[in-house]
Formats: sequence, structure tokens, C-alpha cells
Amino acid sequence: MRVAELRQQFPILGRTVKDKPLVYFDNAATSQKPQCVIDALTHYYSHYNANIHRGIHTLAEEATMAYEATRSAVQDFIGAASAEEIIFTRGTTEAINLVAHTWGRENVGAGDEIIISGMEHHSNIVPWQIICEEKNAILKVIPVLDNGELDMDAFKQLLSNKVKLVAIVQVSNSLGTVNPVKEIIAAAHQVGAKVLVDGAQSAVHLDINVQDLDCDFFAFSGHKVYGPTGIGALYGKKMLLDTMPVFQGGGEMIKEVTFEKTTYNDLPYKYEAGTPNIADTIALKTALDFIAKIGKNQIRKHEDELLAYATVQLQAIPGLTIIGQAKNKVGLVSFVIDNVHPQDIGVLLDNMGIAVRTGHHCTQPLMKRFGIPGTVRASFALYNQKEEIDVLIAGLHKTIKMLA
Ligand code: 7TS
Repeated sequence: MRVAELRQQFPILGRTVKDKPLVYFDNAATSQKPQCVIDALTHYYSHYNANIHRGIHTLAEEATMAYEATRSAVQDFIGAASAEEIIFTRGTTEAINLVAHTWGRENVGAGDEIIISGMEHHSNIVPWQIICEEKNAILKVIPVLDNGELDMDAFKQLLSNKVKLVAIVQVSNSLGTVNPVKEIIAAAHQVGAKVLVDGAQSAVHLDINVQDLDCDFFAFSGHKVYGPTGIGALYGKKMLLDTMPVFQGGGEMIKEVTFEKTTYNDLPYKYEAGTPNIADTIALKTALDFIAKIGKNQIRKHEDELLAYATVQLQAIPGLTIIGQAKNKVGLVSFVIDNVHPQDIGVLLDNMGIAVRTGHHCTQPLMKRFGIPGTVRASFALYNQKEEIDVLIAGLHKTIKMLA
């Protein structure tokens, strides 16, 4: 992979921060955008801005075609059987909430159980807590082992015919752990439970095939796959989406409205009330095409090299502990340093132009499990380079000297 050439396509990487060249290692929070994605946004607004589906004029037709082309691109990106199974949402959070408030409300009852894991992002905890409270259902949690892997034996013990749903993250945003979701899905299905996979971190690093995984729902965010903010997708098996109650009511999601009764639209429009985020949806396809052109395998190979290199370099720093040492890891490294608060490290690194994320990463229960207030997290993207890891390591040495 020609990283130096690819970097040229990301204008932001040319800027400085505090008079230093930007080193951007906060990709798990959001990735930077290539020029083609930025251009797709301005091209839409300058050439064919129109509301979709309802118009018969040329601009409306062009915008509708482009919007629906993204649906097919998302279908390909995650290996769904049909484009109808792709619902556009604001992102992973909204996708999970959609399932909780539709499928969850209808299918979870008193005494039923929902299983999540100890490494979930708050967006895959709180919606299920809300449903459990409302329905008098019980939230069960798969424990996390010291090395940052799931306790799969404990998971199997939790399974019973009371379990209605397993909601599980495929790649942890705080640990980088790749969870064995295929195995989890098969085991959950054996007791009749459905499975939602939080793909917010996995979609950019791993090849995703929802049919091969056999998950019932899959959620991801556009802004973490080199696309714009404000757009993401929910995949759901057609059979489930067809029978689930509606989410938001309004325009587009209806077939016919009378004051007595409203009938609902077919998939996927049934779940897309109101004017959607047209521009960002269109530009998401550009991002997915960009990834496809480079090849996910190439990207993964490069990111794995960065992760291995960073891991070795970080481990050599006295007093530094890597949180999350799973055998199967991708995309990021989280760590703590003895007697130094993660936030102080983050501030000093920022003074050197290095962007890392510090804190609990919206996984407070996981931080509690490890008995830490937070970590410093360096997360990688296709445009990162070993030289940047060297800058980070040098920065950390300086930081430790300053703070010790
Ligand atoms: N699930 C996981 C595993 C995530 O990492 C995130 C965002 C979300 C869900 C929510 O995605 P959203 O696009 O709807 O916000 N993770 C992070 C992060 O690690 N730092 O900032 C956002």
C-alpha cells in the first residue's frame, strides 16, 4: 500500500497543530475524510440538491438515484442479501436505539433476559437498560478476562431460553479485542435468541459479511469508515424488519394516511421517516468506494503492522501497561502509565501535535473492571505511518520526564 500517496488524498493531514505536523491517532473516534468524500458533498449541494423520492424533476431524480446507490453500496460493504435490509440511520447509536425501541419493545417481556458484554460502548448498554427497566427484563453481562477477551465459558453459562437478545460489540473501541461473534451468534441462535452486532469499530478494519455471520442486526457509522458524520446504517434480516413495529412516524414511512388509520411503507422506507441526510448518505458511497479501491485486506495488513510496531515500542516504556492484550486485536492500542493521569498525557501530546483519545471512551463499566479512570488510546487508520508511532513514542518519553 502506498501510504505516502494515500496521505495526499487527505487534506487535513497536511495541517499543523501547535506548529507541529499533525499526528492523528484518534481514528476510532472518527476517521479523517479523503478529498473525494469532501468533493461528493459539495458536488451534491452545488449540482443536484433536491429532496428525494417524491420529486419527478431532474434534480430530485438524480439525488434519489445517488441516495439509493449508497444503499446498494452498503449492502455490498456488509454482504447483505438485499438492499431492503439496509436502513439509514444517523449512526451506530441511532441504529441500536431503533432496534431497542421497535424489536425490543415488542419482543422483550417481564423476566426475559438481554445479554451484553462487559466491553460494550455506552450506546450498546443504555438502550437495553431502558428496555429492561420498561419491561421488567434482566440485563446480563458477559465478563471480560484480564487479557481483554470475553469469558466465553461464562457466556455459555448465561444462555437459556429466557434470553431474547445478545447485543455484542465485534471490535472493542477501548481494547481493540476482536470478539468471536460468529461463535456467539451460533450459540445464541441455539437458544432462540436474536443477535445484534455493534460494528462501529469493526466495519473499517474487518471484512464483514452479515450473511456468513448470520447476525440478525448489524450497526455501523459512516464517520468511522472515512465517510461523513451523521450517517450510518442498520442491517436487519428482512423477516425481522418486515414484522417489527415502526420507529418514527412521519413522511416517507407511510403508504396511506387517513385520520382513522395509517398503513406503512415497504422496507426500507418504513424505518426512514422524514427527509433523510441526503448529502452525507451520498458521500458515504464515495467513502466505501474509496475503501474498496484500496482493498480492505491491504488496509488490514498495513494497520496490523502499525499495531504490532506500536505494541513493541510501547511495551518498552517503563511503567507503561497495555490494557487489552487479546490474541485477536485490531486497530488500536490502549495503555496506562504508572502515576500519570491519562488526561495529562493527552494534553502534553496535543502540545506536540499528536491527537490521541484519553478517558473512559464511553466504556465506563469496562474501566471500572480494570480499576482505572481511563486509558490513553492510539487508534490507527490506513494513512498512519510507522514514523508517526516513533513521534508518539518520543512524545511519551518526554511526557513522562515532564510529569515524573
Ligand atoms: N459502538 C462502538 C464500539 C463505538 O466505538 C462507538 C463510538 C459507538 C458504538 C457509537 O458510535 P456513534 O457513531 O453512533 O457515536 N466510539 C467512539 C469512540 O471510541 N470515541 O469516540 C466515539
